[in-house]
Amino acid sequence: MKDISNDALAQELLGQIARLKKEREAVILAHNYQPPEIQDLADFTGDSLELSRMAAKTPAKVIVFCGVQFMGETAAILSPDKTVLLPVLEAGCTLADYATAERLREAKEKNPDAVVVTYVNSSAEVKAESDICCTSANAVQIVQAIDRNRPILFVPDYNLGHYAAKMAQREIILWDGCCPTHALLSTFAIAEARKKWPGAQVIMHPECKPETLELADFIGSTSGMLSYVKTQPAGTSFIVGTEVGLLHRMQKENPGKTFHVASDYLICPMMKMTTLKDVKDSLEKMRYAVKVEASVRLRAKAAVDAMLQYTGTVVHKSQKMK
Ligand code: CIZ
Repeated sequence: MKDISNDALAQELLGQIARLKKEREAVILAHNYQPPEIQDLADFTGDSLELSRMAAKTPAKVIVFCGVQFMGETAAILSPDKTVLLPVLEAGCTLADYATAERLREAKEKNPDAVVVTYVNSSAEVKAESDICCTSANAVQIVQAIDRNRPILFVPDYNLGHYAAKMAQREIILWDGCCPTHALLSTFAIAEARKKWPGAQVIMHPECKPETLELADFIGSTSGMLSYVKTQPAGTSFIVGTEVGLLHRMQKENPGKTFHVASDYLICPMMKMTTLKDVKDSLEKMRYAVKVEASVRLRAKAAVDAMLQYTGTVVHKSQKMK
């Protein structure tokens, strides 16, 4: 990991960020997959929904969301009276892009009785077309709660939908999207990692492919994995099957345990776009403001609220596939 404590430019930028944050009455959020130096400067680090919910409760006037577009939108949906800034305009999400509102409307026409369950990794417009949202932490619980007589259309992540269907023992109509970073994690990579670090527990995100998930000792969202590793004894080592950014927080919070990324390919280029200068510029120039049109916002919020009614707070409960 890069040490920035002796980097004069980085220290200057950190000073400017601290000053501007105060002036703007801002809160800085960093997703668990952001670069280490961005996670370290943030007021809160976490998954997309928990960050948006935390920010909504703070008195801050400005939310700087170090993450990708759909995360900024989620914050704007939950905090309409605050200005939400995304430091990097181009930071998108390939998984979210698999579903558009238009394609979803077409799918709904073909499946008129279906309950549309949409993963929070989706645009505000897609959420607005949905009946209920879910996160990777509560997808199984949400699917289980839906009337068994109604078909379910799960959007946009095939792998998470497949996992939820298997765990909840339900048939689900699956979308054809995936996270290209998680989808790269192969069974071969896991076999190699187990050879390299014998005795390590394999923990994985449910956005990984079904055959890869079969090899996991524990499956969970980023927050679920963070909670799980804390419960394991000192000295345990883990092979972590998710975006490499999560290992920074894992290592920080669990100094007596060892974490190995399951594959060198587990890097999301979009998540790695944010730099200290981007955060400074974002606060200085008040850019890039995330706008969600009011009618879209209200319908998207209804889908998020429907999820929160079922689950209250997001649960971090997940198991192995077997
Ligand atoms: O929704 C999120 O924050 C993502 C991308 C994954 C997770 O499991 O936290």
